[in-house]
Amino acid sequence: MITIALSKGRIFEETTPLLAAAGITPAEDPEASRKLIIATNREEVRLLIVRASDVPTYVQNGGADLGIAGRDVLVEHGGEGLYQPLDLKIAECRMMVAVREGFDYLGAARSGARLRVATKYTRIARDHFAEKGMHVDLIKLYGSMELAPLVGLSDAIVDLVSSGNTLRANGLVAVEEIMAISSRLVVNQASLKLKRAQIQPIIDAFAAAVL
Ligand code: PRT
Ligand code: MG
Repeated sequence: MITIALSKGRIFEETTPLLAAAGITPAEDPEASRKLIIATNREEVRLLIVRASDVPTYVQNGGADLGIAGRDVLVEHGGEGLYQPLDLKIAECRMMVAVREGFDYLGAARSGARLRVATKYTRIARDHFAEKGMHVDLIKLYGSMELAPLVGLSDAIVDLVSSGNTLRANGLVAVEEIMAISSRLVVNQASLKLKRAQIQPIIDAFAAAVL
């Protein structure tokens, strides 16, 4: 059995054509179904529907052989013990620093003032500001980071931006790019050794289907 872990929503949507290229069609739509294990047209392949941020943990511990996760999730997790053979170039966006319109970020950075930064991505944010030599107090949030500067909880946020609509709708502006994000294929290293005959063709089909 080959088990592939992935999340519902944008990753599942953008993965469907890649799965099709590997001859894999889900038996059910995970958006409609409440099942967490979805069978496919191939008897020996199944999908595990998990939270995006849980994908690395399932693959690392062998709960799944393969997984698809954003670079944001993989960097935050650390990615230890995961083989990452492919950038799938799906679910693309950018990790950005954003502030309220009119907030003088460059001035604050230059003056050495301590900045309060709200984010779900504490590891990425800590590394980024440390590299710049900026002193920050990180405030860990689990969602809707855009709210924090509006109510004075923070001076800045670190979050993903794709269209920019969410920032605009909340009077925020992006002031710095931290990294470009896309989703990667991750593979359990023991699975790759033990089941290479089944796993390698899936990796090859994905690679051929990536734009
Ligand atoms: O939703 P849940 O809490 O379960 O987990 P999740 O948010 O991590 O999962 P999901 O499915 O929302 O995102 C999965 C992956 O998609 C992420 O790990 C990213 O790698 C990738 N991705 C690509 C994005 C975006 N684009 C994106 N725009 N993930 C989140 N967003 C959010 C962003 O955080 C912000 O709130 O969308 C909002 C901004 O979008 P724009 O278009 O208004 O700029
Ligand atoms: Mg989400």
